[in-house]
Formats: sequence, C-alpha cells, structure tokens
Amino acid sequence: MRSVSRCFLAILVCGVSFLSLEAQCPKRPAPGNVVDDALSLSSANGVLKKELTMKHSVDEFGYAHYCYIYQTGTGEVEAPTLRLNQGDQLLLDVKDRIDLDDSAGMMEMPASPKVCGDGGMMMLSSTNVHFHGLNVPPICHQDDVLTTLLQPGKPAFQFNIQIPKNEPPGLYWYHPHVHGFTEFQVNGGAAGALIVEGMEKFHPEVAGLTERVFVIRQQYLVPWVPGPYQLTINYQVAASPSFPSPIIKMKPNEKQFWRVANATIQDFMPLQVWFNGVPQKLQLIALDGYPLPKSRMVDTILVPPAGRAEFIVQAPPRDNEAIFIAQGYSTGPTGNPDLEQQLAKIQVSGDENEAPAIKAEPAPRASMNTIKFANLEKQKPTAQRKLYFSEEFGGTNGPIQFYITVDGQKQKVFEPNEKPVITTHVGAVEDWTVENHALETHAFHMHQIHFTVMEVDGKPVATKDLRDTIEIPFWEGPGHPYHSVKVRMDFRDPTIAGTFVFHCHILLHEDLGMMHKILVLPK
Ligand SMILES: [Cu+2]
Repeated sequence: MRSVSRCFLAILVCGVSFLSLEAQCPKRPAPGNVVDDALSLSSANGVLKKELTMKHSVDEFGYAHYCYIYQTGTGEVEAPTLRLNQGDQLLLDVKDRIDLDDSAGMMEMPASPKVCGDGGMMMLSSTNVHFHGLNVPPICHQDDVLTTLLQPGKPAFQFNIQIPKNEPPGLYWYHPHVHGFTEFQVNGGAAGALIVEGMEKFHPEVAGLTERVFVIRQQYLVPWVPGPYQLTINYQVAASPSFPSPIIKMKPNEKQFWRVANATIQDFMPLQVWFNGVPQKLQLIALDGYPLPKSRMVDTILVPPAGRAEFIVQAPPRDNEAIFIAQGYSTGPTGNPDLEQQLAKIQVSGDENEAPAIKAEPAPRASMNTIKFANLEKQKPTAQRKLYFSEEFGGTNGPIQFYITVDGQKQKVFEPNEKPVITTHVGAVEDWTVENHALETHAFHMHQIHFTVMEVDGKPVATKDLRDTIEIPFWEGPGHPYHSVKVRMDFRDPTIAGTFVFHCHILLHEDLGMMHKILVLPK
C-alpha cells in the first residue's frame, strides 16, 4: 500500500479510536509518583509458562494504549518482566483481544503467503511478538515476525522458546512486530522487558545490588504525524516541567544496578545522571543484553531506539537530589527533534547505605568465552557487504519513502511477500558496512543475532561492543562524507537458519518499508 494513503488512514484510525472509550487497559501511574518496577515473572525448574492478553483502549487525554495484560490473583498488571535463566524454556500464550473498529478494510494489507498462527490480513488489531535481541530460531512459535499473525478473538497462540544455554545474560525486550502496524502498538505501550539472568557471573560487581528495570516508552497522540510527544518511565509520564517528575528512591551513597530499555518508537537517548547539574560517572556493564568484557566508566550512554543499557549508579550523600535525564539529540534536517527530558528525580533519603568494605573485586565465575559471539572480532569474515539507508520524496508534495538497500540493488520498500535481498549460509561470518545517505539519523537493527561493531566512519573502534541495534548519524549534505558503521555478522550458529529481517528501528520507517529479508541457508 502506498504510504500516502496510509498516512491518511493513520489519522482516520486515530479518529476512530477516540470513539471507543471503554477502557480495556489498566490505569497507568500518575506522574509525580515513585517509579515502580513491573511485576517480575521468573522461571521455575527451567520453565516459565504464562499468558498475556493484548488489549487496547484510549485514555482521558486521547492517547491510545496497547497493553500486554497479565492476570494476577488480585488483578491485572501490564507488561510484566519475564525472567529466565540460560537454557530455560519460555512458554508464552498470547491472546489478541484488541477491540478496535478497524473494519474499514482499507487498513488491511496482504500477509505473507506463509501462515503461522491465525493468518488472515495484517490489520491494526492484528498482533504478534518479537523477542528483541534473543538469539533464537526465526521459525513459527519462536521468534518469527514475518509469518506469525494473531487475530482478535482467536484462541491463545503459544510461543515456545528455548533460551540457548550460551545466551548472553542481560536485558532483552518483547514487542509486537506486524509490518505496517508496529509503531501504533509500541507507541501505545506494548513493550515489556525480558531478562536472561546471570549477569553477576560475568560482572560480580552487580551481585547484591538493588536492581531496577526501567522501560522508557514514548507516546504520540497520532504517531504518524511528527510533533509533540511524551516519554514515560515504567508508564509514568516523564514530561517535567509540564508534569511533576517521576521519583526514583535511593539511599545515600547507595549503588544500584539499573537496566534500562529504550522502548520508544524513535527517540535516541543520551542517558545521564546528574548531581547538582553535573553529569556523574556511570559504570557501564552491558549493552543490548550483552555483557561488556570489562565494565567502563562513562558519563553518557547513547541508547538508540530499541537499545538497552545496563549500568551501576551511585546515589549522592543524604539530602542531595539528583536527576536521571535523556539529553537532547540531533537526528538531522529531516529527523524529528529528540528533546532533552528529565526522566526522573532521584530522591535520596533513609539510612546511609553501608559503605561497601574495600576489597578486591571477586573474579567472574564464568568466562566470556562461554557465551555466544565471544571473540567474533577475531574471526575472519567470509564475505563483505555494503548497505545504505536513504530517503526519497514520493512526488511533488508526496511523503518520504524510506529505503534500506544492498549496494547495487534497486531501492525498494519492504513487501511481506518479497524475496530475501541477501542470501547467505550457516557458517558465514560477514562484514557489513552500513552507510546513511539520508538527512536523518537511522537505527540499524538485526534480528536473531548480535553483531560486533568493528568500525565507525571507517575508523576501527577499540571497544568492539556486541549490539543488536546501532545508530548511524545523518548525512550533513553535499561536501560531507556519509556516516557509516562496519559490523561483523555471525551466521555460524545453525539454530538461526531461516528467513528473518533487518531494519531501521525508528518504527515509522520500518512500517513504511525500511526493512528487508535475509535468508540464512542451512549448511
Ligand atoms: Cu530510520
């Protein structure tokens, strides 16, 4: 479907949704309150078996909510954190109960010819689940977003995922991924954290610390129309000074382990913690659910949309106030402004946190060599590829088309029934150089595997971080070089054989086709 008609339809659908006011989603916390973590659901005896129901409603301010509801003995909670160990099995029953009049038909797109789940047409009321960052098979009932489609009113669909024994411990997340409609549902808050336990085995410095899981989301009244938005932290609106700031409580000098997911639809967030206006050092432990071989002290952690950062924060002494803040970030002439926003006030009170006795840091109990992608940077690549992001106006006053293109191929937007633009095979290790030819920053995301960031703008990077999402800054225009990253892709693990996607994680761009398929053939 042409994007021009879909932009109009977006407005139409939002107009429609204002009319269905019966609240299906639980009430979200009011701003100015203490930020609570989501309910944690932990595996037992190697299994986590739970049910989530996706619903929809519109709040009193007109924001659409899409909610993953978990039923507890005392009521409904939204978007619980799923906690599993390496090797555990996740059995997640998901029911689509989105009550939305999108029978206009015009919103429908033909689904992929293959069917997993209920099949039918892809609509705003259809859903599925992507387990972002998990290195698991791209097949039906696991992490397959191309053919999995759940429809309202149908029986629950079961996701059945074995967390690999060598899965990197860290913060992952789950969210819907129906092409064309992902942005609406994630904008509505449909996103939750998934944690693979065991970080302390690799980073003993986090052992015993109070752990916080913060999911930052972003809500637009009409997500397809650029303009004002609100960030939220664990569903509490963070829009200070318009609203009172959310509150994070810490004890004086206390160290906490913060696990932060950027579940916004398009916000690049340079995260900082300030004491009296001064950015403080944060001890960075992991990025995108992958533990760093060695933690590092930084004052800013840039987290692109869909990225995660895990770090240790130390509170100031008693009666000091500190803030958790996302700095402003320029996404270029055709990008949306990502404005500075205080995410929370850190309120320091209570008993002094006992100063930790000075002792040698215990050695890690597990070697980095036991997790996936270890030493990937030392592997010899078997292929080199070049891809680029670009944008194009579709006509005199037409909308922008968003492309990601393999160099040498024709620019085209993603179609569900397209053929893969890249075919490789199990065993390959490839270096991909991804350039940005657009006047807007994009966020490159690869499904199914993490990649090593080898070079930025043609220069080797020392840290060689493992990521699943990486920002590529905008082109400054004629006379300037394109920004680029070179990433090392690891297709050696046979369990990820199959067809999956890579795309921009600005979700509007993905929905409009800045995405393509890759086929990894079994050996
Ligand atoms: Cu993009």
